[in-house]
Amino acid sequence: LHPARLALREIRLPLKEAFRISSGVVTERRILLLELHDADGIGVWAECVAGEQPNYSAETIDTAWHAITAWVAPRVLGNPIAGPGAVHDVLARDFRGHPMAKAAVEMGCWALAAERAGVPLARLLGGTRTHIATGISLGIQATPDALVERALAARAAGYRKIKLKIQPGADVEYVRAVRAAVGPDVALMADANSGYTIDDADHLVQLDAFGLTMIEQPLGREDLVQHAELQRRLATPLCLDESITDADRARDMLTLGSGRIVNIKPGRVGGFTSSLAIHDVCQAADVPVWCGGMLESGIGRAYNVALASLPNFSMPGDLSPSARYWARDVVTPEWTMSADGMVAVPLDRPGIGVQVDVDRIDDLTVRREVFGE
Ligand code: OSB
Ligand code: MG
Repeated sequence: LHPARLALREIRLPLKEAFRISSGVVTERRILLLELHDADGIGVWAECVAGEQPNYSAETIDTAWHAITAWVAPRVLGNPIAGPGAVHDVLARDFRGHPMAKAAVEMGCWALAAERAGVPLARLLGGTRTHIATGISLGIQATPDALVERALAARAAGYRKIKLKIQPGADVEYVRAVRAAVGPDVALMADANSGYTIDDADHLVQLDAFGLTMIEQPLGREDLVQHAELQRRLATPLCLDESITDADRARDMLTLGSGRIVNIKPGRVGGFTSSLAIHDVCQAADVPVWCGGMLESGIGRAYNVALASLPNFSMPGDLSPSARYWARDVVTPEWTMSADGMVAVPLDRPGIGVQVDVDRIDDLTVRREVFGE
């Protein structure tokens, strides 16, 4: 693998509906896209999932832009690399943090390798599924009724799992209302994005009444010990998102009993090599994983779909179709979901499997910078 040239772009893409989690709200995405070319001129598109504000994690689109230009690109461009699996180590040496910045380039290298080999990215990663069950993540609403309305629409659309964002003051009554409306058979879960502390344990135990598939990341963004304490008091499985930053943290989760399910977002963990390691650690322990989302454009979504085709991604991923987020996506075909809530893994062409609409991206671009030859 010989990555030679990298172009960064920022595009602005308004969401159809504002998305609120316990730590912040997004109405328009500022999305960092990458074009990565190798020395033979073969090119791929990739996406960095960092948001505008440092509320989910410390990274933002602006820190990622800086990290890629100052530290990632110089390590990856212009040097032959044994293969995409070696990029993670190149970026780990004497270079701490910035997982989303690293992941964007590392995942682009995997796509480049897939293009070169003439195989779909999903298959290069070791994926076996042809279709992936899809869930939806519903943002915090002003009232329980507003959330019920969206949950009923999600059930009608065929989603296999409905995730409700919660925060103190918008939790038990919201979940109760949705469970009553959708009935006992819908897979429901809640995601708190670190909105609570262990002092809220008695309050959170009330959620056991609603038959949730899991509760995602209720406590501290870096915590494993207090989640273990909470898990001992809850019947509902905990799922960790923010706290699992690499395979070692997944092993620690298993050792401590901090959770029973892992949400893998390749951007959060530094890319595909790390995602595969977490997948394998969990699989060996019979712990299911699923693929989370970061309100990606259709480009980032292609990478998530490829990853979610691996065998231990046995729970529905946050892989909503393009039309759920955008008036128009930046890929063709746009991402869609069947009436029974499945997204098809594109296996009919090499690489990420969707065509990138460069004219549309040109129209949306607000800054661009090029590195390498
Ligand atoms: O915690 O999963 C999360 C979006 C932004 C930040 C954090 C999260 C999310 C989502 C979005 O839940 C899921 C999606 O892309 O549809
Ligand atoms: Mg989450």
